Amino acid sequence: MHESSDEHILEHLLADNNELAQHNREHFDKSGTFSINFMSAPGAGKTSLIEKSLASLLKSYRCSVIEGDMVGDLDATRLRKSGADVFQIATGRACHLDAKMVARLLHEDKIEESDCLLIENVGNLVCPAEFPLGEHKRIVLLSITEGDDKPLKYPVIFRNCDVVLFTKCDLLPYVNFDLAAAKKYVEDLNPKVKTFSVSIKESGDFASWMQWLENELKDYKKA
Ligand SMILES: Nc1nc2c(ncn2[C@@H]2O[C@H](COP(=O)(O)OP(=O)(O)O)[C@@H](O)[C@H]2O)c(=O)[nH]1
Ligand SMILES: [Mg+2]
Repeated sequence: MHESSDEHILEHLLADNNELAQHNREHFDKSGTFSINFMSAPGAGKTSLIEKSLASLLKSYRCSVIEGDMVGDLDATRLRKSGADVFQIATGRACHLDAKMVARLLHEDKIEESDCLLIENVGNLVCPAEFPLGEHKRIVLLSITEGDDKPLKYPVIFRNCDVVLFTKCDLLPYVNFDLAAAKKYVEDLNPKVKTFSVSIKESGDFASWMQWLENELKDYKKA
């Protein structure tokens, strides 16, 4: 009885979030802002990846960032140095961003004027999966230091994403991580997913990730 009423509340919460996410998406499409939700466990490398991606994107596109963290503005301060317009959301006790938090920023001029909005979600492999924000693409980062079994343990987030980035691949020689197995676990859950093995250092295939991102952005702006 107790459990079913909890489930009922959760269903309502998720339905309300989905409705607002749809509204956010319509707003992004009106202003032509391609939006991307980056999700991962804490420390998998979201801020580092966004920083490196911005260095390339900002040469051709106007970019803004929404930075979600429970407290503080360390990552936002770091990313402002890239030259992008960065907006901080402090979620307090919430372990994920939701569509309502993002909706409050929709009318910011710098976001409406952006070609690309990069959203860094709160570090967590569970809750962000259930709360779409209105984004066009969902990217999950799995750092190789977390273990290759994580897609098996947290299937929801890996099932509902467009891209999985295996990060910190410069550390592959030192870590027991079976890249082929991890890729197979992800593809079994999500046959349409794209995967890239990246690093912010020299090794890894960062160029293929950037190519994918720029192609998607170009196609979106053309449509
Ligand atoms: N060796 C290595 N370290 C990385 C890489 N990417 C991020 N890191 C480090 O991992 C830590 C967490 O990165 P951060 O971007 O803050 O992760 P976030 O919490 O997901 O935003 C930092 O010490 C980064 O320098 C990488 O490609 N290789
Ligand atoms: Mg971060």
